[in-house]
Amino acid sequence: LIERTIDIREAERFIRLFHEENPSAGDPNARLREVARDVSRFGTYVHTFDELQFGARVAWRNSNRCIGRLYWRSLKVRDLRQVSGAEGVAVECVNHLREATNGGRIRPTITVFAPDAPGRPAPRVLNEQLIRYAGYRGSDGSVVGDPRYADFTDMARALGWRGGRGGRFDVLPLVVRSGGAQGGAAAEPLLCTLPGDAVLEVPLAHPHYPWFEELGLRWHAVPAISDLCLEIGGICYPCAPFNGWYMGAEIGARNLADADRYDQLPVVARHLGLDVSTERSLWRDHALVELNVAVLHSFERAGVTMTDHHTEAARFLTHLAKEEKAGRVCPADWSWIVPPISGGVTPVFHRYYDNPFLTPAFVRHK
Ligand code: HEM
Ligand code: NRG
Repeated sequence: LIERTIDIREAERFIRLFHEENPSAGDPNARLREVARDVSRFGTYVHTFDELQFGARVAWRNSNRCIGRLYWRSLKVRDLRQVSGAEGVAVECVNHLREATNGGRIRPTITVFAPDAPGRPAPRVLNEQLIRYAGYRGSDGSVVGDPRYADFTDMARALGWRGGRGGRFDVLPLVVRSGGAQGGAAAEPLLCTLPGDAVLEVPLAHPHYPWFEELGLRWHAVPAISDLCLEIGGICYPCAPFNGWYMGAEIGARNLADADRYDQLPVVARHLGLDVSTERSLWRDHALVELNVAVLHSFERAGVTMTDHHTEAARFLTHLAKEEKAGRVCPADWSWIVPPISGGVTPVFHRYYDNPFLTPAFVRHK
């Protein structure tokens, strides 16, 4: 939420970068003068579509936690800056999911809604991702569903959400807070149930163990992060959900495996008949591998785009080499880039990375 005028130096730096990397856009000086004039008159300026598209792609290129950056140039940018109402945001998030899901052939996509303007904050999606599963708290402190979203589920219910059936994989509603004039009465956030045809899901099965299907596990096809601000040239777009596709380990080694998420390793190990009485049997490791085999197998079988951590680690090093050749530093955070399974057998483990903060960027707001 900005009250003051945007930082003109950030704006100038971005316009210079845009013209440097896009020589066909011509001489930057005319545009620099225009931007300086608008910022001094209105406290802000408006990106052209080409600037917005470039800014969003470079924000992905600069995402130091992302191993999937080789294809940063292919990001599809949906320009919905004219949409500033909560209903419009909800409708276009649903359209985003339909276009990005594409029947399983997932398309990396970002939808950019109205930016913050001086004295006029933009709407925001309060969900961490467009698609997430509810976590229902029991009286004994246990949670049915995804414990990570127990607080969010409580909030949605307090706002009047009655859609949840108390299941382990109930898709949460979108919660959109409208922007509106600053100091005005804060309206209740808007709740919007995602229509079933906008949420592709994959039931999990194992290629060799028929019992695996009976565990009733599933996951959604599209990871669409909706709680990061897209910052370009001093302008903050707080509502700019984006998606790529999953790397299997995000689901198999974290979402379904973490003890504070779905905690499935003990369940899988028991079905595998492993000795869980001692850590030295490596039952956790064995169960983890079979769970990850099931995730990759099931997405493949369902025709839904997914990558594995070996392929993606190799691609990331290709990306690093290309960036270096282009004369750029590629910021990377080792602790996020190294996959949560078999780290040391992927090539990204065996080196260190530069990690400066570069803009445009995706930043988490308070
Ligand atoms: C993080 C893979 C596309 C931006 C990550 C992570 C993985 C990943 C594995 C780490 C997640 C975690 O440990 O929780 C991929 C793959 C993609 C893809 C396979 C396929 C195309 C994208 C796109 C964008 C993006 C399209 C933005 C336009 C980010 C950001 C993070 C991230 C900002 C850090 C998220 C956070 O701080 O929570 N990505 N990504 N990625 N990715 Fe990507
Ligand atoms: N680990 C999270 C998703 C984080 C981003 N991962 C991607 N992003 N693949 C999860 O839901 O498991 N992406 O834009 O494709």
